Amino acid sequence: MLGQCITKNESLIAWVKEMTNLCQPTNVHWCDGSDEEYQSFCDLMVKSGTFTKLNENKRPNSYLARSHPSDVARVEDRTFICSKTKEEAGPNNNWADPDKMKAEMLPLYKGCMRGRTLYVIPFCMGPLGSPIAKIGIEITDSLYVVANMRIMTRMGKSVIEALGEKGTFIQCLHSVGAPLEPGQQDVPWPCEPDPAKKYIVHFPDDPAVWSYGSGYGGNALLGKKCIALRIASNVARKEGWMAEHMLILALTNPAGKTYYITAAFPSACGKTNLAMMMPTLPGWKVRCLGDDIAWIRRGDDGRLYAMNPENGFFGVAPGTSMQSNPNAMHSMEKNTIFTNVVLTPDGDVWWEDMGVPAPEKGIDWHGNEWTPSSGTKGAHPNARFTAPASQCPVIDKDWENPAGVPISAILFGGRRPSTIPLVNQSFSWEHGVFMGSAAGSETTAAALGASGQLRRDPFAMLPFCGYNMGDYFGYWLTFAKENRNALPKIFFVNWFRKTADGRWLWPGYGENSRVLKWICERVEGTGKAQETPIGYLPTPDAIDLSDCKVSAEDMAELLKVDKEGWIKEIESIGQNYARYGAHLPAALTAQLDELKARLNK
Ligand code: SAT
Ligand code: MN
Repeated sequence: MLGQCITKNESLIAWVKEMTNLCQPTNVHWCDGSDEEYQSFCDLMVKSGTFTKLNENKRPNSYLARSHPSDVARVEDRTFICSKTKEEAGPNNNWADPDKMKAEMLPLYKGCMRGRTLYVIPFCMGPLGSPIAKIGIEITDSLYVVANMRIMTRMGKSVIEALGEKGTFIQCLHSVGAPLEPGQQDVPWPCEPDPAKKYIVHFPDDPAVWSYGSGYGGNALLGKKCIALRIASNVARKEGWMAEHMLILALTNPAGKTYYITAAFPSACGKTNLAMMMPTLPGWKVRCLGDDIAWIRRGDDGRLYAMNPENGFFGVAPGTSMQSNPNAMHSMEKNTIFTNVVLTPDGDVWWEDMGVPAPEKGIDWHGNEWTPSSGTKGAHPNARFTAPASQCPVIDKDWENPAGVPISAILFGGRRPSTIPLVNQSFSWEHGVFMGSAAGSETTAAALGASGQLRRDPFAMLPFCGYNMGDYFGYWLTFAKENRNALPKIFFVNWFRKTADGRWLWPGYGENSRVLKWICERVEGTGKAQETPIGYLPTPDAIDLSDCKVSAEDMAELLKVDKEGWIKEIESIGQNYARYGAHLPAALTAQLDELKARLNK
């Protein structure tokens, strides 16, 4: 009944038994995380039609999966934080009473794995052995989830060993919600097709995660957004650290000095591109430590240290090319899972803006024959690649250092076609927290719903903060109580400015190194800046534009204070602040008032 059990941890055995009784799978499999096991799972998925094996000569050990067309992104309106009270979850989260939610979901799980195998995935977020690493056990009936978890987390026997007989773990229960009746033929991507019947539910007080109905990305790979952000943000606040939606990069200047920078941008706004960027400025080098999540703790020296809890990249494929992100392209040359991209006739993959011509014909993400003149996109805009971080050519030597790396600068940003300048340094930690709290971005395909609409996404954490965002703002402010001078400098960046007729003002990608250079100079206290009502902006000559095609007029536009735009911005920030009521720290209202006063002077 229990399969080949690989642990002596009694509470784990008891929980797996309980879930087996509830979900009634045909088999139970404890994942050991070995290469042989991974291979056998991939073979099984090729047989069942979930995976298409790609051409071994072009893309060794790599596979393509096509999801159900309803199951292509995170479902934010079906994501719940079930803290004891609604107030604890805050207006930024859907809330339900934990007992009521469990009572609602238990009948869904009853028999939900009939005809399927229940896989037990022991996983660790953070390098095994790190003092802040967290062990979780995900129970799932999706082999696709198992294979992705093996890339995205440290997974298998080593985790069971680290857990030992008495260790505790975070319970993560996942089912695609598609039991098989006797004789019923399986489909390549089983799931609950009705988005309104999917559930991504967090119980921060247990802590535990229950996910039902979806097999895609952040809905189903529970180590990622669910554990490493929503649950971890709760744990972090209790334990005195931070769980953030941030990339971590190391930037080395021509003199050989390295600066560690973290950056919080919403999903599908270029974190992966920045994290492994190829600087166009001669002599500068970027190395990558993480592209999505940073766990940050205070060191004995008062500095903030960042560590990536993940083991792989779950990156957006469309738009990724040898021009935009060669290091991501190299990271996915082998041992990679592609989801919802085009299959080419030679057994490789293609997507929009891959920088190579589209194949004359291919199979699109729906599984239909497709040609460039079909009039539809071949890849889904949220199509993904899942690749091991260790395959990144510029992975930093310290990316698995349990101590993390000391942060010099924190960046916030988003997709803002107007008003927000290319780069803006905060006057203080508090002003920086204000900048983070005021962040906004045009929505993207990473979540179901309309794309391209401005929404406030404070700290890029709106979908990922597992408690009241007003309290989260307050928690960020507390870090300045001690050792203020050891804190990173805070900047707001915006690579996405456009002219009224839709032309990009800034080339982005490797050219962003010019902005990072100025940021390092500001950290050193040498960068030239002018004090403006909105923050410290670079003086017109402060950003190194050698061999860069941006005109002086465009640069002036990118660095100007657009008073009218900011007056509207202030109004919109104020409206968003009102959501948080009494939980909004007075220090942030003061920041908003001061900004208004400075602008109107
Ligand atoms: O699907 S994920 O949540 O993993 C990707 C994202 O939205 O950042
Ligand atoms: Mn993300």
